[in-house]
Amino acid sequence: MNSDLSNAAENEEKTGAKASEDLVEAFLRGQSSSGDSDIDYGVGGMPIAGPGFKSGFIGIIGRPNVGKSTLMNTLVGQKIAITSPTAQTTRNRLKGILTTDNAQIIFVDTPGIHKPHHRLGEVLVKNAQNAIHSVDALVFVVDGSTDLGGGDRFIADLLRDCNVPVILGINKSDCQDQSLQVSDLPVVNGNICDRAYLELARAQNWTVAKFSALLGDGLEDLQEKLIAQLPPGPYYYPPDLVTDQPERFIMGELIREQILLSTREEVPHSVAIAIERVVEEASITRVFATINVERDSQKGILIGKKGAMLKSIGTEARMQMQKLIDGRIDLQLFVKVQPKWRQSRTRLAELGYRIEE
Ligand SMILES: Nc1nc2c(ncn2[C@@H]2O[C@H](COP(=O)(O)OP(=O)(O)OP(=O)(O)O)[C@@H](O)[C@H]2O)c(=O)[nH]1
Ligand SMILES: [Mg+2]
Repeated sequence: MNSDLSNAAENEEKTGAKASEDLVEAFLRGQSSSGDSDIDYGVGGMPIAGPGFKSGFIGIIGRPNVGKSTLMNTLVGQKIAITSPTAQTTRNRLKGILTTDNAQIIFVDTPGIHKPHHRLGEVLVKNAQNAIHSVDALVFVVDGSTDLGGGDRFIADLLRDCNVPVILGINKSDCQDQSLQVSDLPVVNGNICDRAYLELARAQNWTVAKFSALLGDGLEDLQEKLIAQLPPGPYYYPPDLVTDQPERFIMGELIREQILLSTREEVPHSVAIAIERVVEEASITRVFATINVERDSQKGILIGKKGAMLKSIGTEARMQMQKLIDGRIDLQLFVKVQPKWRQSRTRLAELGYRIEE
């Protein structure tokens, strides 16, 4: 299987995909980010960075559901992190890599910072907080279509003494309340901004960018502001790589994404996916995956009447996986009850969640 994920998405099967995805793809087709034509390669095949080349790590943090993963996907030009309207979609710290002619930015997407209600939540929030101290700069993403809230202020407080440059990224500019257009509110990058966000940024001396992660509007400006924060540095990854994650992990996430999109309330948060086996044959790749849930009732919901729910989750996930590997997939899904896996440290580790203290 092709482990280089950079050229996987071309051969799209028509799935009746959402209009928003089409818009993002239209944007991505117009963007040429990886200009590797004049690159010198050193020993071991890694390019040698020329004078003035900048590189480094940028953490993407914020409340759940503000669009952090959407932002990373659009910036790197491929879906490597799953996204959904359900809060707490991202569970792992994920890296996305953007290489341009003069810089390499490694984005670190993090789980939304929220008040945890179980052990899994604690692990996620801790991992996100730890990311703050291990990067060269941070994008603190807020949802510009809603007012500044207590959750944003909590994160702002965490950032107060972090000694890392912060860019306040005001997202969802496409959802701007039209009534604001006639008001006297301040403008950033052609967009009107809620005064409370700007005051927060001014008080902490943060740079501000406003954009739509979904449509790509305003992201060139954000990219320039990010590169300005990076130190001179080497290539950390080959220029055509867009993530450090193995395909198996992303396959599991694509299944979880379909569950998030198809089920409600407790079910989406109670699942963990294990990719058991991947068998590559000449014309097809067979993937065997287990969906772990916590209760029999959740298993029933996931399987659905005569297996209809599981079938539809499998079909949609398979389509997405085919885009990822640019080839045919046969996906076999099994559902298993693992009581209280979210509370158990051992189970969390077994299911692949990194536990940081
Ligand atoms: N209209 C609009 N919707 C957006 C934009 N960016 C993200 N969204 C939507 O917001 C929802 C949440 O996006 P995600 O990228 O999953 O948010 P997140 O911050 O990574 O969420 P967690 O992983 O749960 O912390 C999804 O339904 C996205 O499609 C945007 O610029 N405009
Ligand atoms: Mg996310």
